[in-house]
Amino acid sequence: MELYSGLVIRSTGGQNSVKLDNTDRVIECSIRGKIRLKGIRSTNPIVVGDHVKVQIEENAEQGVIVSIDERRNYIIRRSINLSKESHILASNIDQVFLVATISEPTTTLMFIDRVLITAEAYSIPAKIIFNKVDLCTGPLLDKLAEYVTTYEEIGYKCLITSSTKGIGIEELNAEMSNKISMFTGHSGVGKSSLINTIEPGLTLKVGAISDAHSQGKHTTTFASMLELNNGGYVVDTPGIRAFGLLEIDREELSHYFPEIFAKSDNCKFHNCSHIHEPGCKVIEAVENGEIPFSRYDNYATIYLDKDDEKYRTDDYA
Ligand SMILES: Nc1nc2c(ncn2[C@@H]2O[C@H](COP(=O)(O)OP(=O)(O)O)[C@@H](O)[C@H]2O)c(=O)[nH]1
Ligand SMILES: [Mg+2]
Ligand SMILES: [Zn+2]
Repeated sequence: MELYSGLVIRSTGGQNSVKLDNTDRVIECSIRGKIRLKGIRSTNPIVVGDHVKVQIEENAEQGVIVSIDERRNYIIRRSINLSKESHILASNIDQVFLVATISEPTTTLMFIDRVLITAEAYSIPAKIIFNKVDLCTGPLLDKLAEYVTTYEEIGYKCLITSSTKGIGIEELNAEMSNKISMFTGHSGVGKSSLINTIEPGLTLKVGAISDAHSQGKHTTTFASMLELNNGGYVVDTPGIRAFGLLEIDREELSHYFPEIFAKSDNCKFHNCSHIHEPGCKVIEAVENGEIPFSRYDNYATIYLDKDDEKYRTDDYA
């Protein structure tokens, strides 16, 4: 009996595919009795992205997962019923690519900020891909440059791509190599096209409408990981609104705007909301141009709006 380490690349109701480290071997595994991570109430004990220890009998085709390594991060599916149990979709994600477009469709700064907030809350590094740059001319190019400057200054890496013209694809491929990535963004921005361009063998359906809205209440959908030739993986969550769904307490909101959080230490009041208080260093930094106005404006809008349902981010399609 030997113990192996591996990565869970698929997990559907009790059946788990584990890719053993340093080999190409994928083995189907069951789960030993009660291995549950402390402190997490979830309907599923094992998720895609988990690093696990597997016991395999000599020459056996099947393994048993005997333990799970601690998760660096994980994303949860918003509960669709009143039960308190959550469904974890994936863990140990290295980065999320927010695919945005200046036109066809227009991605708003509010949408971008909502996704970035969620990524911060999940502790998953976010990078922004501005796709369809082949459609950007004149004022649209100025807008693109402005967006890139805004987000790069905060510290979010930005990539400029066109999957149809092959722009920025090599850079994206390099960013993705040997990492576990997720893609999010509005339907139609080119997520499937970009992944297909990176990995032509995958042939994800382009132009396919997400089934997120037609998804029945009782359907349980599971994530899987698409393995890439660059040594990386893409977490695929078909038809699930995977990202941008966290309910965030307004008191914590500023923690997820890195540039606002950085200034908030020196506010006169330690519980400053950065909305109206005297001696607020955040407001001062906005006035000085050190914090982009659009970012502050979105912070204030989300902070002040009790019903932020309408700012929910779109599905991953
Ligand atoms: N002009 C242009 N069209 C693109 C580009 N990338 C994708 N598209 C088109 O945009 C549409 C939606 O693409 P798709 O990959 O399905 O988007 P998804 O919903 O985000 O997966 C398709 O008609 C693609 O051919 C691009 O870089 N430039
Ligand atoms: Mg798609
Ligand atoms: Zn303040």
